[in-house]
Amino acid sequence: MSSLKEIKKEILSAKRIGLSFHSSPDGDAIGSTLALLNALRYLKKDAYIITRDVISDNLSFLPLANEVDKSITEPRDNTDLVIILDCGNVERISADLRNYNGKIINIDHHISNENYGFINYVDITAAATCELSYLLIKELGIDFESKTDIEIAIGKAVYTGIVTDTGSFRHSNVTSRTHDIVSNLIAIGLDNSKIHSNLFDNKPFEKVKLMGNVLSNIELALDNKVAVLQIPKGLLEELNLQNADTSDIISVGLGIKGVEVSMLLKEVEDGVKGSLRSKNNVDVRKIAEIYGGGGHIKAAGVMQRGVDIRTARNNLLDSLKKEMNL
Ligand SMILES: [Mn+2]
Repeated sequence: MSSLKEIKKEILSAKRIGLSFHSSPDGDAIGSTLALLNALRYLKKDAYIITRDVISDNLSFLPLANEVDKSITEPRDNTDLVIILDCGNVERISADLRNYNGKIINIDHHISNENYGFINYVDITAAATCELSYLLIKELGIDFESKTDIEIAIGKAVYTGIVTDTGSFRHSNVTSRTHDIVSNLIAIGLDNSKIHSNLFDNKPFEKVKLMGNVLSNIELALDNKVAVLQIPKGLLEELNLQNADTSDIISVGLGIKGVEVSMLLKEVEDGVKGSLRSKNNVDVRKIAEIYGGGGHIKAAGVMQRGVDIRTARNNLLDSLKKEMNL
C-alpha cells in the first residue's frame, strides 16, 4: 500500500483535481469525497466532483453536496489528477474516464479492490473510506484540533460515511480507530445526534409505504436462515421512487431471530440487483462474486443481467445453500 505522504505530494503538485466515487453512491462514497473536496477547496486547490449520479435526499445537508449534480461527467480540460474514493473497480466508477490519460489515485477499503490507480491506498481494516479521507486530510495539515468551521464541515462528511458504513457502529468492521476519529470530531463540536437524525429520520412518506409493501411479502428460505425481500420494478414506479436508496430495507430481514443472511432483490431495467447481508459467519462476498459482484464478508452486492427476479432469487439461494452446507 502506498503512503498518505505520497498522495499528499501528488495533491500539492496537481493543477486541477477531479473527485469521483462508486455509482449509486452511499453515505461513505459521498462522505469521503465531500470531506476531501471541502479540504481541498480550503487549501485553495482547484478541485471538483465528476459524477453521473445525483445526491440522495438524506445526504443533501452535507457541505458542497449541491455539487453532486451530474453536471460534470468526465474530467474537465487540464485535469492532471483524478481521485476515486470508496470504489473497488473501474467499471463501478461514477465518471466517464475513457478520454482521460492523467493520474488516478484510488482510495478505498473494499477487499475486492482491483488496484486500478497509479497510486492505490486500499486499507481493508478501515470501517469506512471516510476514515482514510480523515487521515489524508490530517496529513494535508488540517489537524481537527482547532474547532474551526472547516473542521466541522469536513467532520460532518466523515461522520456520515462512518455511521452509514458501520450500521451506526454495530458492525464488526468498527475498530478503536473508528471510535478515536469520531471521539475527536465530537470533541471539536460535531453534533452527532443531529447528523444521525438528518440521515435516518428523513424518509419520504412513499419510502415507508415501500417498506411496508416489501416487508408484507418477506419470505424465509433455507431452514428459515435466509430472509428474502423483493422489490418488483412496477412498485418503485407506482410510488415514484425509481432513484430511492433501498439499502436500509435489507437490515429488517437480518433482524429476524434465527436469520443468518438477508437478501434484497430489486428489479431494474436490464436485470436484477441483489444485496446480501450476513449476521455471523456466512461470507456473502463469495456468493456475490459467483455472479460477478463483490463487496465485504458481511455486505455484498451483485447485478444479474437478463434474468427475471425469480431466477435471480433461485440462483442466489442455490449458491447460499452450498456455502451454508444446508
Ligand atoms: Mn464504504
